Amino acid sequence: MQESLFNTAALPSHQRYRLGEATLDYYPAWLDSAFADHCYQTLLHETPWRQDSLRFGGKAVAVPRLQAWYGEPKARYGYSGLTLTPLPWTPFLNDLRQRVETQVQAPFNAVLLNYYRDGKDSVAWHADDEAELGPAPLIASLSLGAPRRFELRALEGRDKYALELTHGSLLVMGPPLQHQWRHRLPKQPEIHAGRLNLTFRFIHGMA
Ligand SMILES: O=C(O)CCC(=O)C(=O)O
Ligand SMILES: [Mn+2]
Repeated sequence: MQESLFNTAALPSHQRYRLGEATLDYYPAWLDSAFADHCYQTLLHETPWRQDSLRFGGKAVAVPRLQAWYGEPKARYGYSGLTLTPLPWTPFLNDLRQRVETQVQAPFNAVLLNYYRDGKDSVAWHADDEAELGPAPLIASLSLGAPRRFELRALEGRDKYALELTHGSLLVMGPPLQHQWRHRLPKQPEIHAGRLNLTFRFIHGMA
């Protein structure tokens, strides 16, 4: 019997999901694992991570993750009462941005970095639908480090999906996903390793 030269057990290079009118494109091994390791280590160590707090009824509550915001000087971004002023692109982040732009065939002028220190860190249900993202946000999300569960739920009806975002994967959320669905990264207390996530965005109306 002739052995196949190809590893048929390899991950598919691309999966496309239709969520109502929106398209979700998932590239499980978008970066090879050695380069993804290098990205994780570099970004973990070179990023000036901030611990932000949100105010709930006069009480400051620490966001359950660390963050950093990079982009063009005017790409200011606000959510839940926080305004983030961008740090200038580093050569490393700019290179990643160019790779993402080539893959997605769309421009990005800012990136939000999230550092989930372990499975107790999370992001609650939300949509990336702030006015500065324009009427049809396109968001490209690069994951590095520990695989984590990513959940989506429809605003109307009961549809719910979950996806495991692996090390080096790219998830592209096309419009109108942000206006018809919510997403979150739930806590997974059994996970003791860290994860980084980079969401590349295009901020409109920069005066
Ligand atoms: O960490 C993730 O995969 C999602 C992050 C996210 O939804 C956000 O930063 O808006
Ligand atoms: Mn989001």
